[in-house]
Amino acid sequence: MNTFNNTLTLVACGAAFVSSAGAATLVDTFDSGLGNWTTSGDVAIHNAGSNPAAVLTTAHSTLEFSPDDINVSGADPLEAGGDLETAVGVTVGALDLDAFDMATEGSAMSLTIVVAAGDTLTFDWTLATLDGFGLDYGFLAIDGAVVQILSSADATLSTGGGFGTETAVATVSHEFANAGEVTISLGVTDITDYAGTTSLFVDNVQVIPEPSAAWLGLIGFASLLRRRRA
Ligand SMILES: [Ca+2]
Ligand SMILES: [Ca+2]
Ligand SMILES: [Ca+2]
Repeated sequence: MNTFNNTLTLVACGAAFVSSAGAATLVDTFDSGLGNWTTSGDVAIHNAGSNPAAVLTTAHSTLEFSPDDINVSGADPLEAGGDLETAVGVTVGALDLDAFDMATEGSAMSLTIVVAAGDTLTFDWTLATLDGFGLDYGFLAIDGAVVQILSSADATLSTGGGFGTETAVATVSHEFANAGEVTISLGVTDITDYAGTTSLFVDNVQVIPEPSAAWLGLIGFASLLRRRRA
């Protein structure tokens, strides 16, 4: 699993934008572990190559059979239908796809931060899966609502690693409409069955401030200069 190395160029471009618009208030590359994240279930640092990332799996520590037996932390995933939903602050049943394809067990990590209106959360994620029955998925939940998912249906790339086939790395962007304290949860859940381990990889979590009024003023001043020269 070296997929995150492919995003380094993209991140470097993003960093250039951040430095011109104001320093990001949160940057977590997981190079120093899981930091202040609260973990629920099987969560660890995955250190393939030279780029650590957070990894969350649906693998029970003792009840999975090879090749699904890839628990990374020794802690068991939480049961859905109660414990998992409570851990990420959503209502019980909110992680089910439908009445037949229900969440069974999963893992998550959560972080509470203070944001300003217009701040943007960004991060990179990819999902790898050994699942063959029911579409497991990774999710982003904010303050009790699932706002985005990454489905194992998109895990079509062959990696040759023990985590199975994987999705392309995607960068998620979410703008906060309101200022205040928010809880971000990233998780992964088995759907329909408990077998076929699915793993979510997360890296480069940032909160990028809205461009300040002073910065917008500079942009306006520059455009005024351009108009005068024209
Ligand atoms: Ca990293
Ligand atoms: Ca499944
Ligand atoms: Ca499982």
